[in-house]
Amino acid sequence: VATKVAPEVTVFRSKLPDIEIPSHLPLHEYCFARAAELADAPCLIAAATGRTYTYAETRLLCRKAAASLHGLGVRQGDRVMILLQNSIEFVLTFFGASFLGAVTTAANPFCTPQEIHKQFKASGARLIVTQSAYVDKLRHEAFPRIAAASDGDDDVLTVVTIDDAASTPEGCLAFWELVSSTDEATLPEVSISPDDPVALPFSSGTTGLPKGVVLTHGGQVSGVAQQVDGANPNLYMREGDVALCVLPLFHIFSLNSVLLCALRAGAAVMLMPKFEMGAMLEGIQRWRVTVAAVVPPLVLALAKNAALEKYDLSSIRIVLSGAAPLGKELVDALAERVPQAIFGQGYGMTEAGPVLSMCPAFAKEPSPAKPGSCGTVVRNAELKVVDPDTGLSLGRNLPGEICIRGPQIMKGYLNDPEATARTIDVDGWLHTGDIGYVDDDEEVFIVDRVKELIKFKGFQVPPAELEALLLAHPSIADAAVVPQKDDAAGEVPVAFVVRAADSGIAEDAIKEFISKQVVFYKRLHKVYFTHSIPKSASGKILRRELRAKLAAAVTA
Ligand code: 4UV
Repeated sequence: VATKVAPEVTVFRSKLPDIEIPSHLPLHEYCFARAAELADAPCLIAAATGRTYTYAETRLLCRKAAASLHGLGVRQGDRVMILLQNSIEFVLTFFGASFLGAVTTAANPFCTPQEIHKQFKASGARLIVTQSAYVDKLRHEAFPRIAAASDGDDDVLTVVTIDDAASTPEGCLAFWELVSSTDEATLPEVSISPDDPVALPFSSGTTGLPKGVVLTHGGQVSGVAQQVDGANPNLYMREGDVALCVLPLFHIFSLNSVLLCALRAGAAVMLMPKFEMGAMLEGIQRWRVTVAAVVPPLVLALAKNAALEKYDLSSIRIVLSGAAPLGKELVDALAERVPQAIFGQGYGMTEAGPVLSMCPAFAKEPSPAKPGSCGTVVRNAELKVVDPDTGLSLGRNLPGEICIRGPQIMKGYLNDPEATARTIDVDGWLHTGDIGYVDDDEEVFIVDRVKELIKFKGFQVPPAELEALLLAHPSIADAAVVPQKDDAAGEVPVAFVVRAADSGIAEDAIKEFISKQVVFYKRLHKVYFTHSIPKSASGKILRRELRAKLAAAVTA
């Protein structure tokens, strides 16, 4: 519903009425609010082992994890790093920290030691929960020495590994040994306020390097409530539902819209450590998955996979795609094979808490959504579209930068007031860097991006990070990284490079130089040599020009 709050501003709101949001509750209390009532209902399913944990067991284990972390010296406000694939232990650590008023920062375990260290250092974490396979990355010289903090030495890194105790690497502590030997009664009472941080994902936002995104208890409660609470939830889940959790929990989509939403709704979460087609289809069939959160490349992989016919996927009622644009052709291709399911998109951004808009066909009282639409703005929030050049508010059907305001958005970037002020303006509007419009039926369509960000299969690739690495190479005088369209990944990062005088450095050498330092999805797919990088008078790379150059080269 569009209203003009001032003559010159059009604000778009949900068609569904606002709801009561219990944002005074700490996130763990809010998510486990019905744990007693649902004590024996399945809460977590570990697809890898086949073990199911009830709501009562899960909540108890979270409290034991909290008491264990407390025993290791973790206190309110402290940061705990999670370096894990989707697993029971991820969930227990996340909520364990939440119970203590501590904050989790999760990273992709496939990241390089340098990448992990940057986040570790910026977050100020002192404890990492991981798997023995990744401990070698933490033995990199950049990290403090690994030892139990009780050694009396303050400058040490405590590492807890989730593998069985026998394979615990030297200096590390065994997760399950700690959890099973800790009495949850030792968990201290902590008083948590809605404004206290609970999660610290990293995102590059509209510009620059990855930054810690401060998400609070009140913000996350609001973000979940906007989706699953109220008489007519926008994303309708309930007891008996089983949510597929194959997207990584270190990304906000999976953490918020799969794990937190499912728990709040009383559904079960089927955790898959990684994407493996056979195991995923097996799991969907075995546990009768009803709600599948996916990204477009996963839809593509499913649509093209002949093995689909061999599995019973008739339990799926919702396929929620997000994190990157989903084309109509792709939906049609998969819908043919999962005909009973409703397909739709959510539009999210880490900083936005994360969901801005959600497919209305997922609601308890559904209304249809058009192909390509990202749904309608969530309840208890305001959305506007502004001209990126003038900042003036635009009406319906006019593309501009999407801005969102509401209780769910981030508090700000960690220790970075300038970046925060660039993203959230004085009136509280968060500027997304996405170009889109709202149509006559309140549906949001994303058509472009004005921010630097590149998305490879939904993963963030911040150009500034790759540019800094490129510029550190002695044979490179200048560089710019931009997205190039790609059928499988959506976008891939490619570089424009100005060689240093007298340098004859080749494309392969540059690609290899980068790939050694970054996680797989940030690798350069192509290097274009050029004589200069187009820049504005203030020295900003004119990315639009480079993107246009690429588009022209492709069509030529
Ligand atoms: O910060 P980020 O990596 O965050 C995300 C979050 C996506 C979510 C989260 C919860 C949901 O329920 C859900 O459905 C999706 O991706 O990247 C943010 C940027 O990704 C692009 C857009 O440029 C954002 O600013 N993006 C995210 N979703 C879509 C999208 C979409 N549906 N269509 C097009 N672009």
